[in-house]
Amino acid sequence: MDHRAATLGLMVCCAAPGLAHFDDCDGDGATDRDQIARTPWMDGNGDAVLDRCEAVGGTYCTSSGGEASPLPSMLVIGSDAVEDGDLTLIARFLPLNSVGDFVASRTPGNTLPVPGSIDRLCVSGSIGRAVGGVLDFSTLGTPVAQVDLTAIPQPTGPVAVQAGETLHFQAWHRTTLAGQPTSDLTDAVRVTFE
Ligand SMILES: [Ca+2]
Ligand SMILES: [Ca+2]
Repeated sequence: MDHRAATLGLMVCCAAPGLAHFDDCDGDGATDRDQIARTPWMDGNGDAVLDRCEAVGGTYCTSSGGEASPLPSMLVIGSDAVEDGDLTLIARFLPLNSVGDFVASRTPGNTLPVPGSIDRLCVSGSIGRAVGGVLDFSTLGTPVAQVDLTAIPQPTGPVAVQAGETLHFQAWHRTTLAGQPTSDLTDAVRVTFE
């Protein structure tokens, strides 16, 4: 289901002309516009809709911790319908000017400790790197990756997502712990495609 379309549909349905800024897609009593103005990371893809209202899939394998607060995390937004070709990965609370990428696998995992990292690896099996390409960490520590559903990186080469299959996504990035270079991982999101 396209949750973003559903959200926008609600906005079109119920907002009077000129009152679009009263939209409150998460129902917390604060307008989306005000929330995004106060905390820009809540709209990592910059479409003026709170990312949490556009989310698809489900979070699993929560972060085990580290020095960062809040803990690095990720969201998947857009549509879980393969035919829509609309899937974006957003990581949050990552160090500015770091490097990293999103990984994807059909197989979930739960590995801790991970050599060279301070957190849990939530994927296993055939793991594709650089899903959505090289990440830009220069803004807000919220790198955004547009996913090409016809070419998900896998060790044996890119594969197309098929309706009915589930993919597991996680973000990896370099960081420091007690002044020493290491790497960290966010929580993970699984998406079952229609
Ligand atoms: Ca709100
Ligand atoms: Ca957004």
